Amino acid sequence: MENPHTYRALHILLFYLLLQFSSLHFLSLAYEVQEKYFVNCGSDANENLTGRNFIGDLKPDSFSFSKKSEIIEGSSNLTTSSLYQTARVFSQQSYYSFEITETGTYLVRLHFFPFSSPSRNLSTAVFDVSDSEFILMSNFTAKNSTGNSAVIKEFFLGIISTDSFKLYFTPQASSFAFVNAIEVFLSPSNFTPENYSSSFPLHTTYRVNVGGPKLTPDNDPLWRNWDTDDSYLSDPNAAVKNQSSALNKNYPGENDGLVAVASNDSVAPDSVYQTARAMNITTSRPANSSNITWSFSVSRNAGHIVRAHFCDITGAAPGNVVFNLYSNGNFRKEIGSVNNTISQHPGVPFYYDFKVSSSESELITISIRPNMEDATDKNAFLNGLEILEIMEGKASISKDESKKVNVALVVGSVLGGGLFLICSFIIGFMLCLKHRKVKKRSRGGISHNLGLKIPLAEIRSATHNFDPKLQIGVGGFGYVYKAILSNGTKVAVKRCKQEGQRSGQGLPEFETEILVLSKIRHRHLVSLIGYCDEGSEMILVYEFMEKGTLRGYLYDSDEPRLSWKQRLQICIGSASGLEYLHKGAAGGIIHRDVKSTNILLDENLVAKVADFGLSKSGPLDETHVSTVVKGTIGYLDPEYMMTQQLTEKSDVYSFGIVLLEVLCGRPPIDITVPREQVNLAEWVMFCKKQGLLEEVIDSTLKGQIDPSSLRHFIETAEKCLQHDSADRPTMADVLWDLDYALKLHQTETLGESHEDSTTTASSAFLLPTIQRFPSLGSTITGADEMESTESEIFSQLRIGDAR
Ligand SMILES: *[C@@H]1O[C@H](CO)[C@@H](O)[C@H](O)[C@H]1NC(C)=O
Ligand SMILES: *[C@@H]1O[C@H](CO)[C@@H](O)[C@H](O)[C@H]1NC(C)=O
Ligand SMILES: *[C@@H]1O[C@H](CO)[C@@H](O)[C@H](O)[C@H]1NC(C)=O
Ligand SMILES: *[C@@H]1O[C@H](CO)[C@@H](O)[C@H](O)[C@H]1NC(C)=O
Ligand SMILES: *[C@@H]1O[C@H](CO)[C@@H](O)[C@H](O)[C@H]1NC(C)=O
Ligand SMILES: *[C@@H]1O[C@H](CO)[C@@H](O)[C@H](O)[C@H]1NC(C)=O
Ligand SMILES: *[C@@H]1O[C@H](CO)[C@@H](O)[C@H](O)[C@H]1NC(C)=O
Ligand SMILES: *[C@@H]1O[C@H](CO)[C@@H](O)[C@H](O)[C@H]1NC(C)=O
Ligand SMILES: *[C@@H]1O[C@H](CO)[C@@H](O)[C@H](O)[C@H]1NC(C)=O
Ligand SMILES: *[C@@H]1O[C@H](CO)[C@@H](O)[C@H](O)[C@H]1NC(C)=O
Ligand SMILES: *[C@@H]1O[C@H](CO)[C@@H](O)[C@H](O)[C@H]1NC(C)=O
Ligand SMILES: CC(=O)N[C@H]1CO[C@H](CO)[C@@H](O)[C@@H]1O
Repeated sequence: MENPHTYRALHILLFYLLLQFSSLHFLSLAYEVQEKYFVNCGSDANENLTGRNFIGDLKPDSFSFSKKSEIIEGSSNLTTSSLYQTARVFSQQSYYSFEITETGTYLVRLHFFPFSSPSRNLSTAVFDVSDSEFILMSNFTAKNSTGNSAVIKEFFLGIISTDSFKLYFTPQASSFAFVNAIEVFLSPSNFTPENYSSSFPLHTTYRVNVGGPKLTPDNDPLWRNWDTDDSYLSDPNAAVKNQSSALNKNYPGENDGLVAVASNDSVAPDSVYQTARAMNITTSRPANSSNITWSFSVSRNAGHIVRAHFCDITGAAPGNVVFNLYSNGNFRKEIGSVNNTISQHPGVPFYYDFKVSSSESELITISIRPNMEDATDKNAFLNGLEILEIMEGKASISKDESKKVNVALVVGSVLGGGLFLICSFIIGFMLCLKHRKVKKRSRGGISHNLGLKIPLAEIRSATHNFDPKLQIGVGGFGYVYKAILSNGTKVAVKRCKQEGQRSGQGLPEFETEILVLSKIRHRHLVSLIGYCDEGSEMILVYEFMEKGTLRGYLYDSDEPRLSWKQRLQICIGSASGLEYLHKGAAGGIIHRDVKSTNILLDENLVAKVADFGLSKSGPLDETHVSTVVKGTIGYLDPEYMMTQQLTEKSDVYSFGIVLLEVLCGRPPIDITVPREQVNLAEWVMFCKKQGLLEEVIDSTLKGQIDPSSLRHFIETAEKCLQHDSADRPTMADVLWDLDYALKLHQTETLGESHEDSTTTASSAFLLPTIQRFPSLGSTITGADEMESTESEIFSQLRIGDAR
């Protein structure tokens, strides 16, 4: 590939392809479980708003972006909440993606505050929002928002799979889309009636505190807004306000017919039930010919779920008030029926859900009227109303997104596992091929002679039946638990997700991993202790690595920073682990996902390479071109991405990136830093050229590294990152070079007190001190050439002054 532009274009294209196929994440020990997201869009600041901590989506390790989104900042006196001073703007169909670890009904809220900046007037935006199947909002514009208030749209979505959940923003032709803040959180289980978890999303169109004041999110445990009912009353004179603070929240009953007791605040706050409207019975308005009616304009011919909240605070004797509820003039339900035990107890809050379709009239009316036959006291009351539209419109998410280069925004919730822990998984014939190969080789192996099988019962007991408290990580692959086996061994248990994929054979990855790992025993490789494949379970048991990931000791954590010597020893250890994979007894194994979160540290900070789920074992078929690109963004060998031809040198490239992370104490791609610094490899090589290496080195290392050791280390990394794999060293060479860098450091610091008493990880690889000069090759892309590199994908347009 002579033409660098062709290469870059391909590079970018492949990068995007990887983003598209992000549905299958491979396990990593460093994920964090989450079922709550509060996002401050277009900001690097966290904002607390009534108990919700909105995380800036520019924060490293929480979210990532592409070039297709812009950031807009408004002036700081626009609104009291700084949450609304920034927005993220999309000019093409784009999405936010959230890792969901628990299924159920989620509340999703989108905040829109249409401010105006020199480059964008957000009031002019017209766009759709949808999930991957249904439209949530169509042709939305926020221009009707008045004064200082944001438009907040709320939805209930039944999420039934733990794949990532995506929210798509689709601008109308020539317009653009924007959003200021997003909330996604699991609703409390007792809050969700069966019928809410419908297969369609529900859009909250009205939420009214009947007879009471407006309630803001700080008055509500689920941060809901409750409107007053005045503007919806058809005849205000027909009703009187009633109020009482005496609620009976201890009524033990649950459901009574279709009426449910609201024993928990999450159904509605007490203040909703403490106020009501009741009949204004006068001589001119006798009970038998009077009703109270509320009307709401809604979408035409759309299904709605109505939730009516009741609490008898009229002061009447229990069971005396019996009345009928109507929607659009049709009888719905008798409330306070003698057959309904709730009504025998005063002050019990309860609610009733029903479905109603709006007609051509685009109106839903709700009425209450005394039941003249059954009631002793001719009255009727209502405390609250919620109207939710059933969103049945199909979204037009282009199915062949993968071919487009415009899906812009991927918000990874994964922490530690990496901003860009997005492994591609192109399901193709290759996989089947590999699967078959593995099976053939392992015939009689996996199920019989490994002696590694651990009974499910033992694993259950060791993990306290997969107690969430013991979870130390989670990935698309499943959860990882810390456990102690009956023989006292501390282990990490990877429990693969059960998605009915176990049609006899199990995941190819599972078997590959067992096969590969069972062959391998090495001081610098994480050992497989056992596995379990009973029933639908697929479980791998590894030795437990006390100190977690290398990344955890480099940045974004509170762990103590490592000394240069410790870092070199860790690099040497992991290099020797990789060298063993490539050339050792097992031989010919390419790791394929070398990164700082796949290098784990034991209690003595001895490095061990982990996660062979992506390994490809067996002798390399030089002529074979795989169609499966796997790995992690930021570490991917550009040549492999281009040719899809996998060699050991791809691991060497990724390892070169790890070396730079170790030196600089920052991620390979960091979107929070100035543009030219985003891509670590490019930035380091640029600084090296300029003689400014001091700029990039982890500040905690400054003055600590012997210059010749540093030079040797950087040159080693640079060789690893050569564009042509043929120019890259083998892992054995890398190991040799790193060992030499350690020796240079130790020679210099000889006589100084040794701050770390760590066992020398490299002891097994002591090498003669023969000077080997680095083979200088062409330098990789400098920052001055960054225009068309993948770094651009992470650049943002920042408008307005930084706050
Ligand atoms: C937000 O609140 C949390 C705890 O409620 C606190 O830890 C955090 O510092 C607060 N953040 C800001 C920006 O005030
Ligand atoms: C913001 O405040 C400044 C000074 O207080 C004022 O000049 C400016 O007009 C205000 N901007 C807006 C959009 O209100
Ligand atoms: C933004 O657009 C709206 C609607 O088109 C318009 O009313 C408003 O004046 C515009 N604001 C600015 C600052 O241009
Ligand atoms: C949205 O607006 C476009 C163009 O104005 C129109 O073609 C389309 O039908 C509208 N969609 C809906 C759902 O109203
Ligand atoms: C905005 O207001 C206009 C006129 O009041 C109305 O026709 C339109 O439907 C409103 N748009 C939205 C999104 O509420
Ligand atoms: C309401 O339910 C939620 C979720 O089940 C629970 O966390 C909360 O403690 C309950 N509140 C009360 C007042 O019972
Ligand atoms: C009740 O109805 C009477 C007569 O219709 C009216 O004068 C009075 O204002 C009403 N009361 C309320 C609270 O609306
Ligand atoms: C309502 O009740 C009054 C007496 O209270 C009676 O005169 C009248 O006929 C009744 N009206 C209807 C419609 O039943
Ligand atoms: C409520 O009263 C209005 C006006 O008297 C009447 O048109 C309507 O049919 C009544 N609705 C019900 C459900 O009784
Ligand atoms: C109450 O229950 C009895 C017996 O099940 C039934 O005959 C009666 O119709 C019910 N009354 C109401 C108002 O539902
Ligand atoms: C809720 O579901 C039950 C059972 O499917 C059904 O009988 C009932 O009518 C539904 N209620 C609503 C409000 O849709
Ligand atoms: C107008 C009306 O219905 N008022 C009632 C409100 O509730 C109290 C008891 O809390 C009754 O005493 C009032 O008659």
